This record gives sequence, C-alpha cells and structure tokens, in this order.
Amino acid sequence: MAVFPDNFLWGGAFAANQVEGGAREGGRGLSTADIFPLGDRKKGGCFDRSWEQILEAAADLDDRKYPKRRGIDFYHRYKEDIALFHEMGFKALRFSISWSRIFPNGDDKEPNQEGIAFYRSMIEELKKYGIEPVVTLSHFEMPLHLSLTYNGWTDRRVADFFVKFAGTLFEEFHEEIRYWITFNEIDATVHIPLTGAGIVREHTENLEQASYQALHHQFVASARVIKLAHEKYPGLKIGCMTTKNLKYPATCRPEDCLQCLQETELDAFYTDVQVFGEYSYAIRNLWKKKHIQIQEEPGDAALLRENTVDFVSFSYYASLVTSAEGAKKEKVSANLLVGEKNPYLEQTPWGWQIDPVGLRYALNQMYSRYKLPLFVAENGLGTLDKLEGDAVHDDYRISYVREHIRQMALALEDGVPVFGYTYWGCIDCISASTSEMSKRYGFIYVDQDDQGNGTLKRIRKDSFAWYRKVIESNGEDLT
Ligand code: BGP
Repeated sequence: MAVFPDNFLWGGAFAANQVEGGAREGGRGLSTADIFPLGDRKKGGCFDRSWEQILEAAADLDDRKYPKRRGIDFYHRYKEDIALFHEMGFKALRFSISWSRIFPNGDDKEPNQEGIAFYRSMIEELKKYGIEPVVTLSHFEMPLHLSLTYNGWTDRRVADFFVKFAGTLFEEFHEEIRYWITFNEIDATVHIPLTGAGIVREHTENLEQASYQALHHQFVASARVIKLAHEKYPGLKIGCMTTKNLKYPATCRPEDCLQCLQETELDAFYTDVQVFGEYSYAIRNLWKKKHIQIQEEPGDAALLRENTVDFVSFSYYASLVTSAEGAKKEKVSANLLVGEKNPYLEQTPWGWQIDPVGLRYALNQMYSRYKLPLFVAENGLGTLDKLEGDAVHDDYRISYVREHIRQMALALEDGVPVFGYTYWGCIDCISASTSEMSKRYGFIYVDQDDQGNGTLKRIRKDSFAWYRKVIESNGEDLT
C-alpha cells in the first residue's frame, strides 16, 4: 500500500536572504540579514550584532564582507536553478519573499514594482514546471530601516507595514500561490531577537520583555494577515512555522521527566497561540515569574481567537536532552537552542544531533496536540562536502534524508496527516547561523567558498539522482 498521498508535496526550501544576492539591485533596500559578516563554526551561531556594528555594516559598501548580500546569485540564476529542481521532480518549492525587495524601507507608501516583477517572473518559472510555490512572508529578515528607526517589531506600527506587505503580495499572487506561511521559526524572536524581529538590544531596557512584546505584535500581525486572506481570498491556506525543539528526558527519574514536560510545554506555546488563538498557562506563568508584562490592546484577544491557521509547519533537524540538573551537563546545539548530549545519537560537524526517529515522534506529538494537517517545512543535513572533479559523493546526506523520510512514512502509517516535505537548502546556500558557505545542505553543489570565491557553477551531487528517484516513486523507492 502506498504510504504517501498522491498529491504529496515533495520538494525543497530556502530563504531569500540566503540565496538571492542582488542586494542592491532591482530597487531592493538593505535588510537586517545584510549586516552579518562571516561567522565562525567553532563559536556557533552569530545572530547578534551591537548597535555600533549594525551602523558600521549598514554604511559599509564592501558587499564582499557580508555573505548574505551575495547569496548564491539566485537573483540572476533562478531559471537555471528552477530547471534543476524540475529535473529532480519537485512538486513544491518553499521560499521567502524579501520584504525589502517589495518595500525597500518597510514603511514606503507604494511597493517597488521591480521587486514584484522579479517574483512574478520566478513564480511563472515554477508554474511552467507545475511546481507549487509555498511562500514564507518573513524569514529571518526585515527592511533594515525598520530595525534602525522603529527598533523592529517592538513597535506595533511594524504590524501595519507587514499587513500591507502581505496584502500587496496576496493581491498580486493569490491566483498563483495557495500556501503561505506568515513567519519562519517565529520562536526566533525570543531566541535571536535581532534576526527574528529586528530588535537592537541596546535600545531596549529589558531585552526579554521587548522580545515577548515584539512576538505579541507578530502574533497580532499574523492573525490580521490570516483574517485578510480568509475574507478576501478564500482559497488560500495560511500556516504557522516554528522550530521543533524536540526534547527527551535524560532519565526516567520523575524530576527529569517533569523538567522535560515543562520545557516542551513552553516550546509549544508559539504554535499554540496560532492554532488555539490564546496564550497558554505555561507562558503566562513564565511571564508572571519573570515580571514580564505584555501590552495587549483591546481586541487583540478576539483577533487571535478568531483568526487561526489552516496548517502547522515546522523545521526539524535534531533533538535534545534535558534534565533537572541541566546546568551542570555538557551542552550541544540544535538549531536555535542548546541542550544536553544524547549518547545514542551521532552529531554533525556543527554539533547537531541526528535523530530520524525524532521526526516521527515530533509529527505524532504535534498532530496529537493540534489536529491540523502538518507540513515538514525544513529538514536537512548541513555538513562539509568534498568536490571530486565534477562529483560530490554524499552518501551521508542520502542516508540522513532516507532515514527521515522512512520515519515520516511511519508517522503517516500512525495516522498523522503530513502533506509535504521540503528539504532544507535543496541547493547549497549561505548558512543562516554562521553565514558560511561550507556548511552545505544541497542536492546541488554551488562552487563558492566562504569568502565568496568561485565560479558559482551548479553541480549535481549523488543525492540529486537519489532524491529524484524518491519523488518519482512517491516515496516508495528509498534505496
Ligand atoms: C533554520 C532556518 C533556516 C536555516 C536552517 C539551517 O533555523 O529557518 O534559514 O538556514 O535553520 O540553519 P543553518 O543555515 O544555520 O545551518
């Protein structure tokens, strides 16, 4: 019996700021992603900059120093790249639309027509091959101007600008694009406030309080966008997206299990708000304990309650372990969080613990809680690849994806309705956390090093043909 439904959305994912480049072309304004220089793998993620560093980068015209300004030149090579995705048989491509390409400053009166024209042409290219676009409206960037003058999402007016941005895109593309995600990994606003919400820490009195306030504004904006879509464009499906921070208790000691339960409850609150339309007891309790007071305006509660998402999506790369004595334990990272080491799992060179069974666990856990269709918006292996001639023998990547797809199939057999899987970084791109190029995810190798040297030539890795076979067989042939 076939496990995957016939219309299953197999595909890949990336974000504008990690692939497009063309930072100063087509009338685009600078975005918050453009201020990050090359980071360091050993020091971990580099999602934060001081006010001084931000200003210095904003004034710096030497784009070579800022990898996300060049991406992989998708802005000029999208036709070639989309043709390669088609060759793999993609049914869907999840990508983000750069806000500062449409509204260069964020608060502009009129949209930038050149930006709209770029996405129109890109979307036509996808449609030509029958590839379903899945669009993220906000993926780790916003117009830099909004960060510099409004302190990002801490200012409620930014929600108005965002709704205008979304409304402009709905009006332009509602016939071509059915699936929309409002915010990528919305939990990033709390974990990495500058990247998630454009917040300059020096301009807040209490960064944590400011981050939760910004998050509230994002929830409100998301609900307004959902309301707009449902009222004006009834065919659209709008989803939320979080980092799935799957946690296991270190032991069956009741204290460890309780710790895990409480952390899991807090990690879930981001999706809870967007599915159930209200803040959970766990987050309200945390705020009380930390003396965090969120300013909610009259009407916010009803807005959140009445405008909830149509589907739930998430990224899943790794799992973590937690215990009551967490502070004393050795730490490993998993995307945006750190946790304890799991002796049963292997790690990537970046320290992310590989756990395919965790994907089945996560899918079951989320469906049991939300009872909505699920979409695996990101999953992938970021590691070092070796180019040998014109080949990359990435059997390790094939094995990573194979095991995750197997577990997704088992989750479907468990009765969990998963309707899509978009492999992260289907073509090598700039790393979100470190801006490196050498942390590669792709089925397609891009000839560019961390410093931006290289021909940008696209080369099919071994995983390319393998993934094509998987899609062709609708997930049956994983050999
Ligand atoms: C997620 C982000 C992506 C991304 C991915 C891998 O958090 O949504 O933008 O890049 O993780 O992270 P990295 O690029 O740091 O390896």
